[in-house]
Amino acid sequence: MAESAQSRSRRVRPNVLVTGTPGTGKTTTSSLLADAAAMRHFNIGDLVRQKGLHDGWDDHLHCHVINEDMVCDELEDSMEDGGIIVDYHGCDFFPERWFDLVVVLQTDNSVLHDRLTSRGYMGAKLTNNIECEIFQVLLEEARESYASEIVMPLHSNNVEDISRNVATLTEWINNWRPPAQSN
Ligand code: DAT
Repeated sequence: MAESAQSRSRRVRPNVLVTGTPGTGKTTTSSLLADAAAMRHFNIGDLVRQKGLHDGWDDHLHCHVINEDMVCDELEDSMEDGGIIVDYHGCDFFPERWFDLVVVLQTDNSVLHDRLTSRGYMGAKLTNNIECEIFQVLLEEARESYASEIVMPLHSNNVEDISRNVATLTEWINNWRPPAQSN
């Protein structure tokens, strides 16, 4: 397993990963949280498009084939500084040491189905994402990739959930202190 967050370096503000199936509210939540807690928000999908951090287009899945090494290289310096929110529908390729908290947003299937269809998802792309949520794929991936005590699942079914989640996470960020260094 990668070097843990406990051996982190100089950061004086925490880094937070917001993950979950597409449509669970990662970008909405991250952007509100960035404003509320004065953090910097990286939407990995946007970053990949803007900086060309991909290996071309996947015709089957209708998305770019992300180049994970290029994404990690692009983010490394910012993550060292801290105060970053990363928003992506995957979490197993980031260095474990980057994050102090890993939030997994979860949405009821019928609600998620409506959100994804109104986004234009259909066929295999729709089914794959609904199954991803049913089988809690991102929660499992987060628990396999990070210490269980930093993984925080949160419901994201309605606007009240968003407000509560942003308030909870803002409080968590503001109360965070760097761990005492042993040397
Ligand atoms: P993601 O970044 O996980 O793909 P998003 O933030 O882009 O999701 O949200 C997708 C759509 O669903 C968008 O129109 C906002 C809406 N939405 C997200 N979370 C919600 C919530 N908890 N309550 C109501 N609407 C929500």
